[in-house]
Amino acid sequence: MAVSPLIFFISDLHLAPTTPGANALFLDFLAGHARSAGQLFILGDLFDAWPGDDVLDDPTTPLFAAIADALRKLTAAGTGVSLLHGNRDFLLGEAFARRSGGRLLPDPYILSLPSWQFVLSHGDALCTGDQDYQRFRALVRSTGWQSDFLALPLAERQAIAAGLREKSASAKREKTVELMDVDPLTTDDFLRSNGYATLIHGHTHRPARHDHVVDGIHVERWVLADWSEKRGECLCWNGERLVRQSIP
Ligand code: LP5
Ligand code: MN
Repeated sequence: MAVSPLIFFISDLHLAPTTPGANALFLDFLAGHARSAGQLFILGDLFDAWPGDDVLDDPTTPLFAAIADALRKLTAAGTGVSLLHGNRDFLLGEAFARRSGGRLLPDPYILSLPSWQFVLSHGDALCTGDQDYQRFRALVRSTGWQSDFLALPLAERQAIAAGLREKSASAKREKTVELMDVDPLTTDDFLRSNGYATLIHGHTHRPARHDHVVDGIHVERWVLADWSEKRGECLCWNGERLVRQSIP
């Protein structure tokens, strides 16, 4: 059977045991609409928090294994699945990739198609005005910190993650929307060093299409929408243009 030329991009679903609506929307999407695509790219924050791949074997949170298994069924049905890390699920690892059948991609990732060039990113690395976050990010993305953290018992990691979610929410109350958005100069540099490809990212939860002019070259930047309990969104490349599709 010929591979579908459709490519879907989603991000920021923030799935958790406490989000039954979004979980059901996503599982229905995987069993239905997603199967019309040749490839599905998940640009980070599929999960609200990922404390390590051993959460797949935790009988108290069967959701995580259920999502991995549903992704595996999608890949078995012929849709390739690729994932980038987000700031909530940067610990997604090889065990998750094996179980889900998805491939973990580096951020940024150049998606080079015969007809177009995209650069894919979660987007958090572009928010350089948020210096507190960038310091935090540098720490938790370091291999030393990650191996120490992953050596802790799962329950302890889950408790640390919950504490950090609270700290993050209170830190955000002190920050402006502009500070938490992508930095314009950083973004222009990023577009320049990625060959002026069309950028698709998530993270900011401010869905839009932006026009950048970098070195006299027009570059589009598409920001994906986050999912809620009632509604999701997928950006579809149909071979000619990007189109936003509401889920369901
Ligand atoms: O996520 P969100 O939308 O609330 O805000 C993000 C930035 N915050 C984060 C932190 C995550 O929310 C924490 C949850 C991660 C779960 C992962 C589980 C497994 C690993 C657990 C250990 C990491 O990403 C927020 C940005 C915002 O996006 C907009 O871009 O502003 O940044 C912050 O809130 C960071 C704070 O400003 C500074 C950090 C305070 C915590 C300091 C503790 C340091 C010690 C860490 C090691 C245990
Ligand atoms: Mn994010």
